[in-house]
Formats: sequence, structure tokens, C-alpha cells
Amino acid sequence: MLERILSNKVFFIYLLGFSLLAVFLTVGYVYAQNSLNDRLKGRVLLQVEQKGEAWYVDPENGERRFLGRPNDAFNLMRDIGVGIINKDLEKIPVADANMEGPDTDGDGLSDAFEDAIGTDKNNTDTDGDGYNDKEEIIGGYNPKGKGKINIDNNFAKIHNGKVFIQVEGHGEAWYINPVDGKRYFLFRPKDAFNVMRKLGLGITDNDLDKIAKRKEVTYVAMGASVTVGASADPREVNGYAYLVRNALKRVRKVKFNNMAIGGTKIEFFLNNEFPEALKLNPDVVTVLVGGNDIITGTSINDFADDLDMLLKRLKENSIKVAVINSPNIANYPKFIDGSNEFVTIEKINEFNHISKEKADKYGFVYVDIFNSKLSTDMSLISDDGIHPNKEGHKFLAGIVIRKIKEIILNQGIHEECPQYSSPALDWCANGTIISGGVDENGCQSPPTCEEKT
Ligand SMILES: [Ca+2]
Ligand SMILES: [Ca+2]
Ligand SMILES: [Ca+2]
Repeated sequence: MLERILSNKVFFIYLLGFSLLAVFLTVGYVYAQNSLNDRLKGRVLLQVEQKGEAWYVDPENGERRFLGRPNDAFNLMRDIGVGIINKDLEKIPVADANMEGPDTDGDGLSDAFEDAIGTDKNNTDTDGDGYNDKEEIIGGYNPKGKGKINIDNNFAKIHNGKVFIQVEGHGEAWYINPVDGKRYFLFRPKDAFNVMRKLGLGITDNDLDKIAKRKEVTYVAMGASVTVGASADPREVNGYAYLVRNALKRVRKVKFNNMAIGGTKIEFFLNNEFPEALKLNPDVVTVLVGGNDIITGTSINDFADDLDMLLKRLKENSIKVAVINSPNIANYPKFIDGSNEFVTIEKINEFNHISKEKADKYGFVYVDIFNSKLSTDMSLISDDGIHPNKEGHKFLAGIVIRKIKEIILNQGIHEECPQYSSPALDWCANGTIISGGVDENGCQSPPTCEEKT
């Protein structure tokens, strides 16, 4: 008995030792990886041991994305771009690059460049102070008026490596180079590629391997007409589910599928949309529930049972879910006259109460749009008196995006498995190494050592 306890104890100490080693090595690995990622955030990397393939390190999460051919690179940069107003953009110094192209006034700035910075493309000296537009903008002077430009180096620093899209212009894009803190004009695909080539940093395959590739996420939207995108034509551009997809694309590679069909209810989500969704092996599902069940008088018990079953199945398949409730449609033009006996604020609250209860039961995110402008601000509702309009979809997407990002960035989607180094050679020399097996995330667990008896 004592012997058994001792042997268990030895085994435990080995296990503990190994675990600590593993933790130490993992922490070391992650630390090294993080510092490399941090140093390279926002940089373009060129694989010097290959054919100079270019990668872009996302400044937000340090993951790398393949830049591919010039057109791909340009589209990718626009894809990751964030909107900026001119007043903020002007805080960042301009790089003397990418000014080639038709130049009507011959001042060295292309017409497109002048459109972007707001100078006169038919006048070499927009403000008439004797200094031409290019000299001024490159020298940090204001080509449109008196004095210097109010450069804010801290602002540039915070946004190093990002791509900005001018929301007040024609959507021109600029890349903030982390090395010199200047902005590089990205007008044509060629510009994007030139920037990449000129500013790119050579990297070995070995170092590149240490930088995580962008994780992929499969997002499926379930619901009815609102989720289809009704009253926000073109739906694939303005519908909330598509806007959520677009937002996800900023942080992840996204596979998206919209399962929603107009006029459907929870029973249909469960029996039709869910089986189809499951085939895609989704990571994240949003399900907007309540609307048609409330309108057509589904019994609250049936709703509760079907929603419970749907969420249970999603949970069983390890899918992260955001349950979106119903806004106060009793307040909507279509129902405000009380013509639909089922549509009352009491009923809506009853359904939403179930949605919240079930979301909580399965540990899912609950998205409350009842307590939002979608219940009160009828300027968000379309002329049909029931569906959100374009602005309404945008508003709804904003709420969902915040919640979805919580799910994806905090709970981890397709997280890479921890890396363990091999234990010392004499580890378990007198025992049998037992494979650690695969954990619930599909990651290999460290092996254990069983003492020989
Ligand atoms: Ca010019
Ligand atoms: Ca000019
Ligand atoms: Ca001038």
C-alpha cells in the first residue's frame, strides 16, 4: 500500500515536473512568438528564401496574411482599411512616394494625389505663397494655407501599420509605414505592390513560421427575413448579416453562409436551417429569434422547447452562438394600431425572456436589441413598417459585431495548439511514456510517464 502511494507520488512529481516544464516552455515560446509578432506588426515581410512572396502582419492581432499578386495585395489592403476623416489623416506626415501618374499642372503630384490631399490639380501653388504644392506637402508645410501642417507623431505611432481609407474623399487608401511613421498613397494596385516591395522586410522561412497565419472562421447566420436582409437592398451589401461578415473579415479569414429564409419561425430554424448549417461546420452562428413566432402566435412553450433544442444541438457541436432577441415590434408602424392580437409588448417580453433564459442556460451570448434604438427610433424602420431599413441594418450589425468580436477574440476560434518542446532525454527513463491524447480542442496533450512496476 505504502509502495503504491509512493509510486503514485513519484509519478505525480514526474507529472508535475513535466507540467511545469511544459508550462515554462509554452510560456517561453509564446513570449518569444509575441515579441516577434509585436515587432513585426504592420510590416510587410518578404520570404527571402523563396521567391520573395509577400506577407502582411496584421497590426491588430499580429497574424500574417498572404499578399499575393499586386491586385490581391491592393484588394487586401483595402479590405483591412479603416475609415478616417481628413482632419485626422492630415496629422500623419506624407511620404515622398507613389505620386506618379497624370499630372495636369506639372507640380510633381499626380492629379489623383492632389485630389486625395485636397490641393488644386490645375495650380502648382494652390495657396499662392510661392512654394509649390509638392515642396510644401513633403516639407511638412500646408499647401492649402499658412504655416506648417499639425503633424501628430503620437497619432501616427498608434496607427502604425494600418491602412486608412478616406471617408470624405473618394475612398483613397493610405498605408502607415511603421518604420518612418509616414503615410504612403495607395491609389493603384501597382502602388500597393511597390510599397510592399520597397518597405518589405526580408524574413527567413524559419522566422516566418513563428508568426501565426490568420485564423479562419466559419460564420453562419440563421433567422428569417431580417437576416436575409429584407428592406436593405442590395441585401448582400446592406443586410446586417453581411455587414457582420465584413467586420469579421477584418480580424479573420471568413467563410460565410446565410441560412435565413423569409417568413420562417423557430421550428424551421431547428429542422431546416440547423441541419444545413451543421454541414458547414461553423464556428460562430448568429440566430435572430422571435419575430415571426410572435407575429403568428406560436405558443410560448413550443417556442421555448424548439429554441432549447436548437441551442442544445449547437452547443453539442461546440459552436459559439449569439442569440439576438426581438425589438419592440409592437411599436412599429405595421403593428402600432393593435391589429395583430399577438403583437403586444407583454408577448414580446415573454419571448425575449425565453431567449435570454436559453442563451444563458447554454452559456451563449445574448444580443439585446429590444433595449436599443431599434425599438424606439422609427427612422431605422423601412416603409413596410416592419423591417429595418439600410440604417436599421447598419445599427443592428453594429450591436451584433461588438458581441461577435467578444466571442471570437476572447474565446478563441480555431486557436493554434500550444507548442511543447520534448522533455529531457532521461525523462521517464525508468517508466513507460503514455501518450497524452488529443484534448477537446483537437490539440495534442503532453505525454505522461508511468512508472514500471
Ligand atoms: Ca499636380
Ligand atoms: Ca497642384
Ligand atoms: Ca504653396
